[in-house]
Amino acid sequence: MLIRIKKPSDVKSSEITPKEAVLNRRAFMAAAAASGAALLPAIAGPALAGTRLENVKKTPWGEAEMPATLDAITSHNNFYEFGTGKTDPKANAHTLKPKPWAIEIAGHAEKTGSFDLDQIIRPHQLEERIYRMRCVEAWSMVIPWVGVPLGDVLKRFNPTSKAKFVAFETLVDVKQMPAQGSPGLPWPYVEGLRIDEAMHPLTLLAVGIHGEVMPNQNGAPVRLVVPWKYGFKGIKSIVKISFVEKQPLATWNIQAPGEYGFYSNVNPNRSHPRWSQAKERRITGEGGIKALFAPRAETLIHNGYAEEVASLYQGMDLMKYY
Ligand SMILES: Nc1nc2c(c(=O)[nH]1)N[C@H]1C(S)=C(S)[C@@H](COP(=O)(O)O)O[C@H]1N2
Ligand SMILES: [Mo]
Repeated sequence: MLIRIKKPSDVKSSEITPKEAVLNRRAFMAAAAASGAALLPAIAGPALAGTRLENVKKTPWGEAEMPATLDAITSHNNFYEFGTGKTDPKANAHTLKPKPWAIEIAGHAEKTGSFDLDQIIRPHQLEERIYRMRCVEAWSMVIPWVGVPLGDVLKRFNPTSKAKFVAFETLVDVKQMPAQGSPGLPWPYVEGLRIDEAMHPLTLLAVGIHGEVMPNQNGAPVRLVVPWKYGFKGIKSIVKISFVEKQPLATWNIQAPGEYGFYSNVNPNRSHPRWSQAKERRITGEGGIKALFAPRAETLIHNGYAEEVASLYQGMDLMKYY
């Protein structure tokens, strides 16, 4: 079965419930005024960074943690489509146009096709989850994500028994992502998870940070969040999700297979060939956003989420499957 993207004229106002009004009224009115059109709420929301997300359920995840400031989270990034430097995404990601945004669902599932992001996200309750995040470059941040569990989304497409892995792709558009025009990584940026990792309740499709629409430099409008894996698994600005039978390619694994494996689980016992992974620098936003100035902390196996995820890897040699 194929679900088609509804045209704005197809959306009846009776289909739009208050619960679905994700963006606040002020932002909607401003957008409608700016466009000069009487837009319907379901299609009106500009995915503008800084817009507050509504109906976000607080969860106990990370409630004891102190999240990094929004300034820190949006100023020290990796997003090679906008340059390789940590400050490049903030400087350059304004060219990304996160609305409207379509995602193609492909592969071994009963329902496939192209969907507007609203159709993917809106049927679900938005949740805030405060997660510890760990980059392979040994810096870390605590980030209050807003999103929905990826597994709940994937189940709606009825994956078949052939769906052993899930593959993800980022947008390719050199006009929106200028660094795709210079030599660097092969595009699109791709990532993958085993189906049980994708279905794990910790895994999120995130659409916001600190209660606001996802900033462009963090992967607007929608990105993956897998808190027990190194940051590069968290693919940004996703345009395609495929249910596949074989282990999919992952950008850093293609680029340097000796340095980055498919699993990429945070593991203080397995050093990167060029540096130790035993410790990390925790960027909080207090006292500067540079990793160099951040306090050092011990890195924990599975980034501290072993209780939740260690069973996924029972019997696997994690030094071999890194
Ligand atoms: N498409 C895309 N996704 C990406 C990257 C990238 O370069 N391109 N970098 C990854 C890396 S290495 C990290 S550490 C995280 C950083 O996410 P943040 O900038 O939101 O902290 O995004 C990941 N997702
Ligand atoms: Mo990273």
